[in-house]
Order: sequence, then structure tokens, then C-alpha cells
Amino acid sequence: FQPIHEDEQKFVDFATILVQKAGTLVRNAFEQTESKVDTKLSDTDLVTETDQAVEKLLIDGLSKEFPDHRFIGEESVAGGAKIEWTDAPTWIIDPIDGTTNFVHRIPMIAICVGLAIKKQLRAGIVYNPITRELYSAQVGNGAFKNGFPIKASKNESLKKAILCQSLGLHNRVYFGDAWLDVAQSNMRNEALAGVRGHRSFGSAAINMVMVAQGSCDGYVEYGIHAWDVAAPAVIVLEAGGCVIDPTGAPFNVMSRKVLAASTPVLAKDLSSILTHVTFEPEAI
Ligand code: 2AM
Ligand code: CA
Ligand code: CA
Ligand code: CA
Repeated sequence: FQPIHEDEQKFVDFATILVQKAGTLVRNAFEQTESKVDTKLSDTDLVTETDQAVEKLLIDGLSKEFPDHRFIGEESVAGGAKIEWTDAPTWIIDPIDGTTNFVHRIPMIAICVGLAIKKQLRAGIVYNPITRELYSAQVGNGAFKNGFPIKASKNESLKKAILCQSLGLHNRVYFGDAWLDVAQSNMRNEALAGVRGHRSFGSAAINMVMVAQGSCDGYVEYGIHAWDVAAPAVIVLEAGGCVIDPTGAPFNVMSRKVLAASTPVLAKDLSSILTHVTFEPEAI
């Protein structure tokens, strides 16, 4: 492990404790049926008081300890602020990934905190406060679940693969001159329809840590944002998996799309079969 900032370890250790504190808040709110739900852009785009409280807890806590750090948080940039990258340590935060699961009390949710320094992703923390699974990774240091090393599968065969995609409205993109549901389009492809199984956990981060721990073999999604994938991408890579752009190009955290796979062979096979759609890069 080669830090690129002398206090990098201190940053990550502090954030890990804070994420667990935030987890207690989420766990306590999880069983309450009364939690107030608002919609953002559409009926499927939910936000709760807990999303906002968790983001505040994380940003307040980190900025108090590290006043010169910067933040990219889902619920803070939603107001229309443009994301600007600087060399300063930057925390990329999704307070609850899987808000729909949270609202429906489906226990697959994750607090995601990624750290970039000098515009490079350096660390990722993905915590499911309900199952108390804490995934973490730092570049060059391997990936862990509750302190135990995790590894992506060695699967190179699509036929033996479990694939994750997101089904549902938000995965539709305007393509050509009509709406295209990317996951449905992929499923109509014979090679993808014939894999061992399909899963959709309702959280980008959970889908990705499933690849990181070798439970699933591939994950593809369009329309995601930096805060959905920054932290879990580090975890997949450090677990020995691949994270690329679905076209096969190098992964870009701002490009609104991601392909995670257990092996380079599987990543390449998936990339050659998938429905490809173009997105404007992150413009928030
Ligand atoms: P979120 O819960 O943080 O919003 C669900 O399939 C995955 O897609 C989740 O990671 C969810 O993140 C993300 N997502 C992004 N935009 C969404 C939307 N408009 N509706 C539902 N999920 C969305
Ligand atoms: Ca959201
Ligand atoms: Ca998210
Ligand atoms: Ca979220």
C-alpha cells in the first residue's frame, strides 16, 4: 500500500468510524413505517429524511475533522450544482444506495463513501447497516468484508455466470427516437438470457460488492452516478475483479455507466454482447 497523501490512512480510518455511526441512524430508521418519503424527479426517484440526515452526518463529520476536503454527495448536488474535480481529497458520498429498498424495508441498502485524492480513486467503504456487512478497500491493499479478505470469482464462462442488472423505469434511456429499457434489451439477447442466473438487488453498490465477494460474476448498469459506483469500484478492483466501461474502454466514474465483472474474459464477453447506449457524461 503506497499512500499518495501522508494522512490517507487517517482519512479512511476516520471515515470508517463515521460510516458505522451513520449506519446506526439508518438501522434505527429502517423499521419505522412512518418515515417521510418525497419524490425527486419522478415517482421512482425517492428521497427520505434519512438520506438527508445521513449525508449531513457524514459531510459535517468529515469537514469538521478535515476542513480542506471536498464533497460530492447525492443529496447535496441534486440542487443543480456542477461537479468540479480538484486535487484536494474528495469524498464521494451516497448516503443510502437503494432508497427504494429502504422505503420498502428490503434489507439491501448501502452507505457508500469513496475517497479520491489528486482525482484518483483511493478508497471505498460500502456498509449495509441492516446486515452489518462492512466492505472496504484501499488501492493496493486488497478488499475486505468485516475485516476478512474477499475475492472476485475466477469465472470466465457466461454460462456459469450470475449477472446483475437493474430492472425498472430508471434504467430506460432515450435511444434513437424511442425509450429503450437497457436491461430488457440485454435479456432478449440469447447469450445473456442463457446465463446461470440473473439478479437485481436494487442497489448499485450491493450489486457491485456481490461481484467483489465472488457471489455474482457480472454487473452492468447505465444511468448511474459517481456516488453509486466510486466506492464499490475500488472494492471490486481490489478484490481482483474488473471494472470497465461497458464499451470496453477504461472505467470513468463520471461517465454514467459501468461494467463490473469477475474476470477480464467475462468483462470482454459481456462488453461484446451488451446493448450499448451513449450518455452525456455527468452534468448535474
Ligand atoms: P439510489 O437508491 O441511491 O437512488 C436501483 O436500481 C439503483 O439505481 C440504486 O443504486 C439507485 O440509487 C440507483 N438509481 C439512480 N437513479 C434512480 C432512480 N431515478 N430511481 C431508482 N433508482 C435509481
Ligand atoms: Ca436517489
Ligand atoms: Ca445510489
Ligand atoms: Ca442514494
